[in-house]
Amino acid sequence: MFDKILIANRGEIALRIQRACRELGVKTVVVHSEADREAKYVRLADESVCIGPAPARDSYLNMPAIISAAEVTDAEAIHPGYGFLAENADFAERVEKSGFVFIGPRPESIRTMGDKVCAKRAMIDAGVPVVPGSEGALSEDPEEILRTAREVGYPVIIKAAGGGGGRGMRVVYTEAALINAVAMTRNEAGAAFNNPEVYMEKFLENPRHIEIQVLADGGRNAVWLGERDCSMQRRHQKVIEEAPAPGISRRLIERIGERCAEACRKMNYRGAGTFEFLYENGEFFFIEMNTRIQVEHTVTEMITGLDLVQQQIKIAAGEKFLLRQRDIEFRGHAIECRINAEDPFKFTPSPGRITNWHTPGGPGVRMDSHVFTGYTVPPNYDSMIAKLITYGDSREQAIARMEIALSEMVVEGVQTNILLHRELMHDARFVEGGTSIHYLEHKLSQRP
Ligand code: MV4
Repeated sequence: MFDKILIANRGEIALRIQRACRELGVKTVVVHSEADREAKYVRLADESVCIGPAPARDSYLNMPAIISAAEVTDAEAIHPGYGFLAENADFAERVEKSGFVFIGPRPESIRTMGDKVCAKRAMIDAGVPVVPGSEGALSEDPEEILRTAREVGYPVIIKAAGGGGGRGMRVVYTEAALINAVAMTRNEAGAAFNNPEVYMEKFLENPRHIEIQVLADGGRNAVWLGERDCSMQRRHQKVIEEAPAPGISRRLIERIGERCAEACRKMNYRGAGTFEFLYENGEFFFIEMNTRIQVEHTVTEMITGLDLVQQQIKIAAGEKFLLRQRDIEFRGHAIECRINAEDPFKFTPSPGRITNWHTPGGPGVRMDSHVFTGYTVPPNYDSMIAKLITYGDSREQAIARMEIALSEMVVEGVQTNILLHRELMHDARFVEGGTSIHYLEHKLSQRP
């Protein structure tokens, strides 16, 4: 096991990684910006290094500063968390070239999955079902583009190879609009991702967003850890995640999970990963793979009893990977509400000093947060200040516990989305389960 790990992130995930390290007996170095100097998790770490001013590009995205911090503190490995540099293949490469272990997949895996055309190709080769569409990148020839769309059938969606997470895509409903839409998406993609390549898919109009968690050792051993339903979202920001996904056949999940694990074996994938699918009319269609630990890894931890961050660290340290699929059991139901410091109607960030902070508790309640009374939410980063996770034997119990936990929470000094979450716990369609990716935005548009 490592002696010391550097945590290249902030907020709740920096604290989450620190807790995993402490349990493994690993010392921690936290890097932080000037804005996070007073954060409690910075004090709690064995060592801390200020790596620059508040703007992320000067601190949490500053590769030389982070690698220097690892050098001066004699850390052996770097955990990137999520966001920031977590899926930057160049960073992973520079970490390894500087003699440190990158706690994540090999740089080539990150690069392959970062190019959505390559990612889809890899999935087709591994037998994972993908959304029907163009074979690879779209040609430059208008006639060929028109022909592809006719084969796929309208509506189609044009996506940038360098995009992902909702960036660089355009839906096309008619042949008349196609060629111009492709040209516009290409131009935007060239400017935004420095890669004008685009591809085409059949546009699924009302799908759910279901993802499969995997862990793999970089060799022959890979396991899948069930699914998460992340359909409750607004503008590509997830709001609630849960596991298991309500109303989907266990046999189908097992089939798709095994495909994902097999794909990991085929690619010699290493570490934690997530296969994102759209699910519509009883079918799964791969869209993207995330090569990081995700915000919502917690719900998988609750239903499997595993510590995914510790697993990441153990795999990176080269410990023998002992998990076997037959040892993985799914039990109960878990729901995560992302608590954001934001305006409850306009959804704009609401940074500032938290004058009162009271967290819920009781059976089946987990709160992952770095916040405390007197903490100031900086305006420079994501507005998520806490993840509230509840667990129950059944989905009904997890929802009931969430409603109670939300009712116990006190946050003063900043605005939050706690009331929205409480509303959703009573929403008939959410309670029923199985809402699509459009449900929340539709519901919000009906508000008086
Ligand atoms: C799609 C789609 C419908 N059909 N692809 C958006 C984020 C990116 N990961 C992929 N996205 C979508 N791809 C096809 N062929 C609809 C979306 C989509 C979406 C997907 C997941 C979660 C939320 C979403 C919100 C809007 C659109």
